[in-house]
Amino acid sequence: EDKKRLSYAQKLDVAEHSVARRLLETAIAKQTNLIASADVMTTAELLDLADKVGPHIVALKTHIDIITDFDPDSTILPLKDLAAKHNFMLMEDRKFADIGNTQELQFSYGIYKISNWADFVTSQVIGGYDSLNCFRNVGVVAILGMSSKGTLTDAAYQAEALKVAQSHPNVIGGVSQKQIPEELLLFTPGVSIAETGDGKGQQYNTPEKVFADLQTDFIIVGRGIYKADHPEAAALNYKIAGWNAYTASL
Ligand code: 5FU
Repeated sequence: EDKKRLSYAQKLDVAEHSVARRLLETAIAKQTNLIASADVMTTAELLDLADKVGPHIVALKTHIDIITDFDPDSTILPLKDLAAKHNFMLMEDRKFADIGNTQELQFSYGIYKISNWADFVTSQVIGGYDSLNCFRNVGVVAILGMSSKGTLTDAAYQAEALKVAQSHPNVIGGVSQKQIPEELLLFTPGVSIAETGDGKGQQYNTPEKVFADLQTDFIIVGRGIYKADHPEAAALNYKIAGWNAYTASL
């Protein structure tokens, strides 16, 4: 029998970070644990996807450096409007992996100015505890383990990465394919209902499996939604599958 997990309401009772609290509040209000990954190449596709899937997601995950026609006014301003309209948060999957000073520059400068708009970001913790200090105005989701075949994030690495994540006040959770302590929110990519891999190293699990086995908090779905014939219907499908899998794990 599967071990019981804390509900979102129970996690909200103890969560301190404002970003963690808003994620949990949004999950409860919209009855969704789905994060759609918008790995599209144009602003028009990004905004179209955000408007379609917005009602069904707790957050939209971006790789903003994939957008070929990025412009702060025409990409970010309407994206923020859509986030407000549909009540979802913005997660930039930047996977910072450098010294603190460089990460600080990458976070706030260059053309993307991530600190101006992202609610939370992903970061490797390979640069050590102090490298995460620059993210004080957002939440950090620490990369503990990756979903791809042959990843170097072995058990020893993950144990050390987890220590950094657990001790740093800017960290709200982790990306992992393993269960992590319940005081951190768990974000799990590599989720698909239909596929087991992509031929490029990605490995997929079903929503049922990641809730039953990992007690994850949020599922991250990219191609299963944005490549679907009807992204809105696909998002609704994943929303329902994720929510049912969550309630079954309680
Ligand atoms: F940290 C990770 C990881 O371990 N696996 C991932 O797949 C992040 N990802 C991201 O989730 C990846 O960069 C994509 O943006 C997304 C998964 O997309 P897919 O199309 O559902 O495979």
